[in-house]
Amino acid sequence: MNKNLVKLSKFVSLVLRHQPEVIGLKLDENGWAEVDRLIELAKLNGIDISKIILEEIVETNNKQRFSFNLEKSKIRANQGHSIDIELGLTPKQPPDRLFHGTAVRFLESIRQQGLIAGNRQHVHMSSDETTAINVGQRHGKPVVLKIDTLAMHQDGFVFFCSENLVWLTDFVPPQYLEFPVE
Ligand code: HQG
Repeated sequence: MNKNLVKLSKFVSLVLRHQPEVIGLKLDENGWAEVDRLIELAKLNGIDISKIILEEIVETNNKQRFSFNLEKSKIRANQGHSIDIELGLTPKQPPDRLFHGTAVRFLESIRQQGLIAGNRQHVHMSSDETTAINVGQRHGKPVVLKIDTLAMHQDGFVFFCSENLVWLTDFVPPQYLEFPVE
């Protein structure tokens, strides 16, 4: 993705996941925005984005962060929201193990509290360790925690898998976490 596209993709992420109000955009309860309205409001705020660029962002985004509806008249983020929206995902049985990448500096607190969603709507997990390392290093020295999702599932915790294959749950208590040996 070229630099300008990355910048525009970050802008789309901001308005579809966190602060639609910065350009006066309204999302429906499932997180969808009207494509034409998004383009119009972006323009009014000095951001030049077209339908073709949005299509390129949806198609080429390295993490498949966004989707169109069938008619391509609406767009939404697949996950990662800090605002309260209902993605309408169906609970799904997770693989027996999932991974969460974090930074070493958070470990002490995670040992005490477990994994919490913080500003986001869910705790995010991946099915492979490489993705988890990449996620963790956004915050500092990365460390990967293994999660006993089989036990969590058996104990009644609910999991979802987003359109772009990120696993989501509300909370992971510490007893289901395996910490690396120091
Ligand atoms: C940590 C990106 C202290 C948690 C990524 C993480 C992902 C705690 C940080 C997606 C804690 C929150 C999500 C506790 C959790 N005490 N720290 N009890 N519980 N934490 O960014 O999982 O590029 O909100 O370990 O690729 O890092 O946005 O979550 O380090 O998929 O598409 O608190 O965001 O995707 O950080 O990342 P974040 P995350 P996008």
